[in-house]
Parts: sequence; structure tokens; C-alpha cells
Amino acid sequence: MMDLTLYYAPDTCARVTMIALEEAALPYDARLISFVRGDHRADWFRTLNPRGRVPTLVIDGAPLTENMAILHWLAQVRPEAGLLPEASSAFEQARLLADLAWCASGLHPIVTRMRLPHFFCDQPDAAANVRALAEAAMIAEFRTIEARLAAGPWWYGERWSIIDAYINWIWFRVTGCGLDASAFPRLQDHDRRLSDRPSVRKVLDVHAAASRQLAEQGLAVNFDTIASQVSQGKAA
Ligand SMILES: N[C@@H](CCC(=O)N[C@@H](CS)C(=O)NCC(=O)O)C(=O)O
Repeated sequence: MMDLTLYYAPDTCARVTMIALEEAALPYDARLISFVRGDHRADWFRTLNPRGRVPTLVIDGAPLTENMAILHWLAQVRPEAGLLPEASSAFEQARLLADLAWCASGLHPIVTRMRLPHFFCDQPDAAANVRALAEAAMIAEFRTIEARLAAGPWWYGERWSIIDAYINWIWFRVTGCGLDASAFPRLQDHDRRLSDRPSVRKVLDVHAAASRQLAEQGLAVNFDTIASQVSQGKAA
């Protein structure tokens, strides 16, 4: 039996990793970290992940970082969980990696630009433009996903995969910061169906409880505070 520890923060992309662990039915220890307290910048955490990010999964004492690598590894060690479709050639395997890479390096950075536009320009007045450009890029991506969902309920048609959880986390993040969901009825339906999965329900409950716990300790992430700290040069 492997010893697994997942470092996560509520509502971050570590939600996708946690869903993958639940779907794989692998026991793991979930360790909540606080961005507000600066846990991710602490030396102990940097030894696990020098970039100070979640998710970080420690496997028998060895850290693995980058969501796409973690998800790919989980799909390989637990093929029976069906996190990704079976690949019968190197080419098919590479195409699955392409989808994971698109989520992590194509979609996720747009989320960050929408939620934290002030991190991407040194002119406070221009943050609204960064946000508007990011939103336009996200809408273009969602149009593609919406069109693909016409062929079946999930990204890979009739079969669910971890790509669906990744897309859904992106959806949750950007509809949660003002993107109008009404133009994307299939993505809305995808969200409803995904939320019915026991793994997802469980992880949403864990993240909600973690958010409450941090809020009670005065450690809730406040995006307005971050924006004002950035404009005053106080945030990293
Ligand atoms: N490329 C990384 C990005 C991970 C990432 O950006 N995680 C965010 C949460 S969604 C984080 O830890 N942010 C903390 C920070 O940037 O200081 C991955 O895909 O795992």
C-alpha cells in the first residue's frame, strides 16, 4: 500500500487531484494549507514544491508536483479507475497527455488572469483590460467545449474522465467570478451531472469544510484584499 499525502487549499485546482484520488479509491492524507498564512512559501513546503503551489502529492516520501503529472501518474497506477481512457498506442497516450496539458497550461492560466488580473500588468488601471481579454479567451475555449459536448455528456463522449473534473473546476472558477454561464447550457448540464458523482460530492464537502475552517481562523482568501495589496506593492 502506498503512503499518499495531498497538500491542497480549498477551491484550488487541487480539487481535481482530490477527485482523482477518490475515484481511484486510494487512501490518502489530505493536508490543508493556508495561502494567507503563507504556508506555501514556508521552507518546509518549498522543500516539497519549490514553486510553492498546490496540488503537491507526496508518494512514499517523494513529492510529485504539477497537476497533469499527478493525474497522469494516478491514471497509470490505477488504470481500473478509468481516470483516462485506455491508450493502445504511444500516439493515443500522447493525445491524452495533450488534453491534460491543455487543461493545465491552456485553460488554467486564463482562470488566473480572470481572477487576479492585477498580477499580470503593472498599471492598476489596465487590470480591467487584462480581465476582459482573459474572459474573451475563456469564452472562445468554452465555445469549443460546448460544441464537443453535443456528441456526448462527457469530454470523451459516453465515458467520464478526469478531464471532465478539470474542465469543471475551470468552469467553477470563472463562473464564480462573473463569467455569464447562460450561453453554455451543455456546460451547465455537465456541471450538474459531475456534481452528482459521489467522489465529487465528497470532495466538494471537504473543500467547503476547509474554507469554513480557514474563515474561522481569519485565513479566508480575499481577492479584493490581494488586489489592493498588489496595487500597493505589498503582495508577492
Ligand atoms: N502548474 C501548476 C499550477 C498550480 C497552481 O497554480 N496552483 C495554485 C492554486 S490553483 C497555487 O498553488 N497558487 C499559489 C500561488 O501561486 O502562490 C499545476 O498545474 O499544478
